[in-house]
Amino acid sequence: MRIGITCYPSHGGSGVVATELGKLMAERGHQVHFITYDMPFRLGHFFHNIHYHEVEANRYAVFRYPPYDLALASRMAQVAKLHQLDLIHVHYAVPHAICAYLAKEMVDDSFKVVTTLHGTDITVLGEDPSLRDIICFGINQSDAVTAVSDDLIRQTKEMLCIDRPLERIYNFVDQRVYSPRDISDIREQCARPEEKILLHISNFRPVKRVPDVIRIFDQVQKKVPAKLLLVGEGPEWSLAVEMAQERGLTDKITFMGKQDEVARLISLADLLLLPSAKESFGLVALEAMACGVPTVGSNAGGLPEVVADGETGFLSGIGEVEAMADHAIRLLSDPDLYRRFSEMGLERARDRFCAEKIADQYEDLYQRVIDGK
Ligand code: GMT
Repeated sequence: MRIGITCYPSHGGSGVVATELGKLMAERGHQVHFITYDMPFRLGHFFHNIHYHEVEANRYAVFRYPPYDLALASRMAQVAKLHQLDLIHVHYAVPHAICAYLAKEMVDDSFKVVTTLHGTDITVLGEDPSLRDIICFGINQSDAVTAVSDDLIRQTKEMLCIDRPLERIYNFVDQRVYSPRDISDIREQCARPEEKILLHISNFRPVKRVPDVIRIFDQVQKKVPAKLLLVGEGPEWSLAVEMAQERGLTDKITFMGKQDEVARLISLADLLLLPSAKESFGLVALEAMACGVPTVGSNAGGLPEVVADGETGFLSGIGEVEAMADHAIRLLSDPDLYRRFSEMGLERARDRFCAEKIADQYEDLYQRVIDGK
């Protein structure tokens, strides 16, 4: 197949999933064309059948806002014609699904559009009256629409009154990359042998509830010797630094900023904290599970579909900091319980979310769409 992919190429779950899926499709022999404003950050090595087409918006002085959406639609159509693409798979509805619709109008009906909803494109932007109707339009005009969890399907139907079929295809993890690793060399640099390492990775947006991460850690470290690694940057980064200072925790919390080698970092940790207010899937919880690291967090959105509560992690209501801290302390103080959670997590990641299985589901969907079924 000849497959176009559009996504947000920067750090973020939807871009990661799109890029990794493109790589898997290329490994299976398909021609893959990324059409994005920047090189997807996980693209990595050279693949002979992966192409990258950059989108650049015109910055002519008359325009108050550069017309990126039009430039993207136009580039999609150009690439589709030149390389005879069978379909374009867009990740994140806004503006990608609408741009793909425009591109299809510019090409012809044999060029198909697959849209994958990732979460905030529905749960946050779907609430915005200036975008709501056009998001519905993009979803309704796509040839196939997938969402990354059952919960996101439910929310999309409820919030946007969509009644077309939405197919659930879970996110996946490549276990060649995400698996328990020996990181004893770097562990020594981060914590003393008796200390546990807690980890949080996010874009520090308010939905991630980073202040709860600090509150949970504060309670945990009073009972269990521990360090906290905070990976990522975003709007609540400064607040997190302030909270760490106020609580006298600066020598126990390391702000690591943006990091690329997430798999190694996760293997370093004993526990992942993810107390989000919204989370359509929670890719980082899956990546942690695949490395044998349990998650303690909230039961928001699709997280309970990823983390099996009481088996591979513990989930509580949003904002229930006390309960999350108690769960973390329990797991970190009971080696048998911890080992069971870790092993069940490895098994769950392998059985439900393995890359090959999910790639099969997308490949099958692409074929059905191309065949008009
Ligand atoms: O979590 C974010 O704010 C980033 C966002 C994105 O678009 O990359 O993540 C969303 O998509 C990920 C990949 O499908 C999911 O794992 C995240 O749960 C989802 N984020 C939210 O729903 C808040």
